[in-house]
Amino acid sequence: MTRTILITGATSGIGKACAIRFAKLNDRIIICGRRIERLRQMADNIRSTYNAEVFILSFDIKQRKSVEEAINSLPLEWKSIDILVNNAGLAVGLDPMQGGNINDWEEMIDTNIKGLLYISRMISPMMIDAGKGHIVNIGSIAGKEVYPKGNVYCATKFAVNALTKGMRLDLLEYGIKVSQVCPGATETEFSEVRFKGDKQVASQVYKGYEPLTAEDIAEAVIWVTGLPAHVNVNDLVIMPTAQAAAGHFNKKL
Ligand code: NDP
Ligand code: 8X3
Repeated sequence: MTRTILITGATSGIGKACAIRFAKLNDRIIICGRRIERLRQMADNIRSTYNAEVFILSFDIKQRKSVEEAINSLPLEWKSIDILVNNAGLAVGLDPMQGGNINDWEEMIDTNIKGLLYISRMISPMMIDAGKGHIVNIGSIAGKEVYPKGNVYCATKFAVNALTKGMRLDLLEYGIKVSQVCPGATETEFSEVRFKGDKQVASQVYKGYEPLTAEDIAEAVIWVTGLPAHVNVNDLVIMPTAQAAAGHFNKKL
C-alpha cells in the first residue's frame, strides 16, 4: 500500500537518504527544507529514477508561521500523512557553556525543539482525524549521554527524547505510533554545519574509524515504519561499531 510520508530536513544527510529509500518503496513523499534548489533537484531525480510522487515544501522550521502556512498549503490529496519523520536538526558550535555563543544556542533550541514541536502540533491532529499515523523522531546518542562542550545540543536532543515519550503517551488512545531513532556518529553535513563551514575540522570528526552513513539510518527508519500495525519500536540507538558511547571511539589514527 502506498503511504504518504513527510520528511523534514530532506535536503541533506539522513533526511535525504530517508526520502530516497521511501521513494524506492513507491511511497509518496513530501520533502522539506530551506534550500529550495536542492529540493527541486531531488524531486526531479526521484520522479525520473523511481517514478514516485513527490511534493516540495520549503520553509524554515524555526518560523512558526511559516510551518503553519506550509502545512496548510498542502493540497487535499497530500494532507493525509501516514508517517512524519521529524529529522530537521542541527548542532551549531562546540563550546564550553561558559563561553557559548547565545545565538548558536537559540538556533539549536529553535530548530531541534521548537521546530519539531511546531510541525508535530500541525500534523498530529490530522493523524488523529485520519485515525492512523506514525511519528518518527530523529534523536541522537546526544539525547542519551552528555559529552564535554555538547551542553545545549545535548539538551535539545534530551528534549527530543522526552517529547518522544510525551507524544507516545498523549497519542496512545488514537492508535498513533511514536518512535525515536537515535544515531551515533553519522557522516553527513552535520559537522560542517556544527563547525560553520570549516570542512577541514569537520572531516576530522570521521577520521580513524568507519562512521555510520545516512543510508544506515534510513534503513533503520524503513524498518521501524514497516512493522505490523500492532508493533511499535519505541527507541532505537544505532552506533558505529567503533563507537561505544557519546564521544568515545576506537580510532586508529
Ligand atoms: P545534515 O546537516 O546533513 O542535514 C540536516 C537537515 O536539517 C538539512 O536537510 C537541513 O535543511 C535541515 N534543517 C536544518 N535547519 C533547518 C531549519 N531551520 N528549517 C528547516 N530545515 C532545517 O545533518 P544530518 O542528516 O546528520 O542531521 C539530521 C538529523 O540527525 C538532525 O536532527 C541531527 O541532530 C540528527 N543526528 C545526526 C547525527 C550525525 O552524526 N550526523 C547523529 C545523531 C543525530 P536546510 O538546511 O536545507 O534547511
Ligand atoms: C550527533 C551525534 O555525538 O556528535 O547527534 O552529538 S554527536
